Amino acid sequence: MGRLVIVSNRVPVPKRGEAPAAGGLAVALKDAFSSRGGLWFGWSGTASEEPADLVRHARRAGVDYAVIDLSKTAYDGFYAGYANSALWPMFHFRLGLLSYDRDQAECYRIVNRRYADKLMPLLRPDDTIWVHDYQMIPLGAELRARGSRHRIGYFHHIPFPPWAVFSAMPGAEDLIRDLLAYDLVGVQTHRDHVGLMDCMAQGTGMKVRPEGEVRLRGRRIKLRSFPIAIATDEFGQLAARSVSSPEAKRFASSLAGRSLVIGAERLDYTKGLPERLRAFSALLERFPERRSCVTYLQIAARSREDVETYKDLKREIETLAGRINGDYSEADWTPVRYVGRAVPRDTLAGYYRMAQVGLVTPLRDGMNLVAKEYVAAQDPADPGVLVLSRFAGAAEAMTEALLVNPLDAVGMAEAMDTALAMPLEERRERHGAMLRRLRENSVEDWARRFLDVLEGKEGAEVQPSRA
Ligand code: ADQ
Repeated sequence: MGRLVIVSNRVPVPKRGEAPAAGGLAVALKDAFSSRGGLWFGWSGTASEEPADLVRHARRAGVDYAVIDLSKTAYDGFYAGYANSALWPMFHFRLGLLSYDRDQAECYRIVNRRYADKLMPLLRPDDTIWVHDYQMIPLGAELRARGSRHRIGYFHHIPFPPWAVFSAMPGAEDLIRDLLAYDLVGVQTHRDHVGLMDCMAQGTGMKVRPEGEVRLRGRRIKLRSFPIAIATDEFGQLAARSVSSPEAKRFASSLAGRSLVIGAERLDYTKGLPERLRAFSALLERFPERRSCVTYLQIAARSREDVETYKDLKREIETLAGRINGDYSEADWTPVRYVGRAVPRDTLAGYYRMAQVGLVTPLRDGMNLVAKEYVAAQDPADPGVLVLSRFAGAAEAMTEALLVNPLDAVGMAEAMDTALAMPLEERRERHGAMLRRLRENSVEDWARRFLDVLEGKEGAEVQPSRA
């Protein structure tokens, strides 16, 4: 079996002597890397005026990491520009926020060409290549253009809309045709799979078989869904340990016996933060008995601050949080506590465990790992309640959550009230069912399933369960 080559925009190169990153892809790929060896290729995270045109290498725990720098101009056009101002809103159904610029679109292609130029000499003939996410859609086609005959798979971490939405993007046909260079295109959910099949059929005019396959010049391109998972038990243990830390105890005592409602995400307009703050305000307005009895902690990690829409969002959230606190605070109670930055993973896990209600209410989300982490972090004997947007990919399998439409502030306020009042037995039942399902789909299984289908392994052709 050949090596596994991962390509992603950011490459989590561990520091010398340190263990690989605790979350995300690094965990999912650990088994695969250790059994067959691997290479992880992508951007270094550095954008400078005159980048060195070099591939920098590091070898950690048997894995080779190879990264390249981008020029400031390439970064602006490719990353802040086309990827995050055009592709990101389009894939999240937000056509009103789509900002298309032909030079930026060209820059996206140029960066993908450069990645292909730099990656090609590092490849061995029997490597399997797995490309991640919307920053890299044309990479497969660029590698094929340079003679690659490898098995190449692509996984799309964010939603996949139907053609009626996708086709609004200038150059939509080229973009969808780029996917034909892959042997396998994976998406998160059944809903995304329907979108992908629709785009393939309408955008390329080719026949898409009902099981999710396109045939092109003797090649078979498979289209499948692979719901991403987390390391459930490890996260649960982290949360259990974290609540007994001195910081966590200090935080718990600052709540003075009040219920805790928590939200945590990147500060992104897809995550529905203003809508959630309005819903919390509606809770305090419509259920006055909740005033002074509940504290809402929102942790919003800074993200994409060089994109204008994100700056506007930050201002809007700060204004809303300030207004709610102005309207409802008492001398000894602040309804909204707002932390505008990332917090360490163990601290976050502890906060999840302390919260009676987890609010995960994006307007659209490929999966949403916070929903899964919140459930994994709970004490099964006395678990909190997940209030989950029906537009998060996670909602497809987490049907025991209280499912809400994030655009309905009153509906969300009612769900929060229901969650805060839910009897222990019902909380245990709902939580137990979701936890069981999370445990059935480990993050290693997720990676293995994708690679098995990509490599045509026996028995892997079954559509995975919607876990
Ligand atoms: P994201 O949009 O980044 O991921 P998500 O899946 O929720 O969203 O993952 C975020 C991660 O960051 C979680 O592990 C969470 O714990 C952590 N995090 C969030 N806020 C934090 C904070 N303030 N401080 C510290 N850590 C924080 C994209 C897609 C998702 C898809 C994932 C994986 O948009 O839909 O689930 O990729 O495929």
